[in-house]
Amino acid sequence: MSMNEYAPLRLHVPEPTGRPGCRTDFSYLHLSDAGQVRKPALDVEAADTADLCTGLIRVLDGQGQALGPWAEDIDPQLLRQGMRAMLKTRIFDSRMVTAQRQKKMSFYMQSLGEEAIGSAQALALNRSDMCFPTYRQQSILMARDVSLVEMICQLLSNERDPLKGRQLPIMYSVREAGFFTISGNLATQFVQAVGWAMASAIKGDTKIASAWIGDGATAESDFHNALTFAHVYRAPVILNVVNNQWAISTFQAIAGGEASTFAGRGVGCGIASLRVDGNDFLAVYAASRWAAERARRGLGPSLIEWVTYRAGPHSTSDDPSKYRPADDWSHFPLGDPIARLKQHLIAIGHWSDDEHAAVSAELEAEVLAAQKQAEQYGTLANGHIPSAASMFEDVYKDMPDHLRRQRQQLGV
Ligand SMILES: Cc1ncc(C[n+]2csc(CCOP(=O)(O)OP(=O)(O)O)c2C)c(N)n1
Ligand SMILES: [Mg+2]
Repeated sequence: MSMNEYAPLRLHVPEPTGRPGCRTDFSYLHLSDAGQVRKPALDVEAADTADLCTGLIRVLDGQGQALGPWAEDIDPQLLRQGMRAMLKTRIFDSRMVTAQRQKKMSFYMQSLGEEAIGSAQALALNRSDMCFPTYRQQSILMARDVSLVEMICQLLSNERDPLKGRQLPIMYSVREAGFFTISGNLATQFVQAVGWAMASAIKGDTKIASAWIGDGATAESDFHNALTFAHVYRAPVILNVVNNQWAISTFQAIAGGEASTFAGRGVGCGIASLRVDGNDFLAVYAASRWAAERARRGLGPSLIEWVTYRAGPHSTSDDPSKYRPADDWSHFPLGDPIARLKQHLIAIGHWSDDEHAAVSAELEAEVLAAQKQAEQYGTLANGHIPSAASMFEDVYKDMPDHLRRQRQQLGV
């Protein structure tokens, strides 16, 4: 064939099916019915999980019934705890967005629609395990009842900010709650988590790690490096990929989610992998327990793609109506994680509409009281911030001379 018989080459640039004014066709998600996807043995070979990366593990059906092999006998008390953690996360997020709009803090990121993933996994792990979250897993902190006052002081970068204004708001660090310092440089926490898990195994400890990353950030090389190390050394780690369909204004297909799934990446790297309904609290809990048990028994890493939807803007600096239909979330076929767990808890007789309203009101009051207290220690608007002298502290054990001189020049 001579060269001029070929059509000119072209690149393929993935596009979302919906745009402002054009409704999304969510059939690209390839859903399975609740209870339809099998549960493999804990020591399953990575290659034998390939079908679990194209299907979608779901437990809750449309009526709130728990179905199939992943439906565990979960204590209703734990489900109620999960419900409180999700509600608290949502209420907290909503108040903090308002506080940002009131110029009390510089920036905020909410996790609207994704509350089940962090809440359920936090309850499936031990507090002494270490999570390496992104900025969208504040639900882990809520499930672990971390002080709201301290969290808000961090957001306000005020005098009581435990991180002394050195981290962007929402980049928490709570070691005693198994919550590693959040890194703003995406994907770095994935390699850190694998390294931490390897260290736990080297020390002969029983703790495991939980790594977190978004769909977009999987395109960073750190993601792939982490998978290689986790696979080679069978690191005791859960590799969580939160596919919320968007990376700011970039659709997940641009990061590689169009012709394959993010779960499938794990299988290609020799890691047992699952694709799970991230808005189904029961499925998240069961899959997290399965992966944690594998890690703890020395069976190695597991990768889990959580399919969910980023219902709000990326951050307070984003306007999603510019790049996706404004009512997209209301059409997302996996629904709202809080509404789905509520439906299930009511169906099994452990919740009611009245209790839902009462708990919501109680949590609203708790968040409001914490906010009032934290604001007494300063907000961005009134300038009560950590002293400039504090930036020289906690960096070196013994302060080097050049820093001592700089501090003197600053006159603090
Ligand atoms: C290494 C790096 N590149 C780019 C950014 C800027 N950035 C911050 S969040 C974000 C999108 C991440 O999307 P995704 O990984 O899907 O997570 P999501 O925000 O959806 O939870 C980008 C590009 C960054 N913080 N770090
Ligand atoms: Mg994303």
